[in-house]
Amino acid sequence: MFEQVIERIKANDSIVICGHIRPDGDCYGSQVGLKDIIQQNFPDKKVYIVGTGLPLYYKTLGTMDEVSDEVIANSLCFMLDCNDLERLEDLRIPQFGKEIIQIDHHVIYQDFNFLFVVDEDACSTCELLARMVVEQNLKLSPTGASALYLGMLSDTARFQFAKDFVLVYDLMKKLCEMGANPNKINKIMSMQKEDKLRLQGYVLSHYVKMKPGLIYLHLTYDELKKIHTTPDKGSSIVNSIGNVIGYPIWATFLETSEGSCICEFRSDKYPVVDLAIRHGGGGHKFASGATIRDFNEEKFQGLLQELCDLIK
Ligand SMILES: [Mn+2]
Repeated sequence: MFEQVIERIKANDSIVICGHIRPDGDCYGSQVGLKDIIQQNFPDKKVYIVGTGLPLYYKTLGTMDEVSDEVIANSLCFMLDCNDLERLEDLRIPQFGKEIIQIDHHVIYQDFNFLFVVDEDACSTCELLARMVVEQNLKLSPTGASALYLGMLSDTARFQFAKDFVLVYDLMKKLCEMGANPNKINKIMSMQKEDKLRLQGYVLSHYVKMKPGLIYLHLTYDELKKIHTTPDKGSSIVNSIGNVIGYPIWATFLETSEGSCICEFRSDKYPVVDLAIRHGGGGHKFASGATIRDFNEEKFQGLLQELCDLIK
């Protein structure tokens, strides 16, 4: 599965690694991890990670790179943790990247005409990269090991969800043996700004319940501004209204200044990904999202109804 990826790395002198918009721990961790894999095993290659990254981890795992259009045009480009060219953080890659390879664990819903390694059963993109390191006998520095650890930790929501725990824990053990620092990564992941507490207080006192078992939070752009938050915070907010007994689906609807609405759908029982794909989004079986353009009351009520209809 990974041989071809290694072959393509060997065949290119310059490599650019990109992930999805609004990067999370798996996105940033897989970028840092793959960069490290290439640097440790192919030291002659130039390798860059592009996008916003996760600044909280920069001191420990490293910062992002800036690259010119020319570099993109002359590089093998990796699309990590992303199944949609339009959701790539750096849109120059689909426009004029020399060559693209996708490594991902999201649901496949479109075919690309380039090399891809996708395993929907993998807990994270970082798991796939850890498997590549082990299966291909590659070197990994302690920083790279910590980065892959971060992605596996965050996409399993700290080991709550995985299809194959034996595999996940086995890879975690190997990452620790290679020098990953779980104490440090855990500590950074637990840190939060005080405004997050206030936001949580607001969320917990403004959610809405709907029969037969939906909990949601809908905030207009003005309301978001009042509580000093932004529409892209849905994926972190949605968890605080989840797993409530009797409410198998939970969702957030956060409106943007341009009239769109960023929606996050979660469930502990009913797959929500098809609904997200129908609305131009995507994600995982039980955790997905979509951005709805020209959002209005009618579209909102329609979405609520579709979510309720999933509950049997
Ligand atoms: Mn992921």
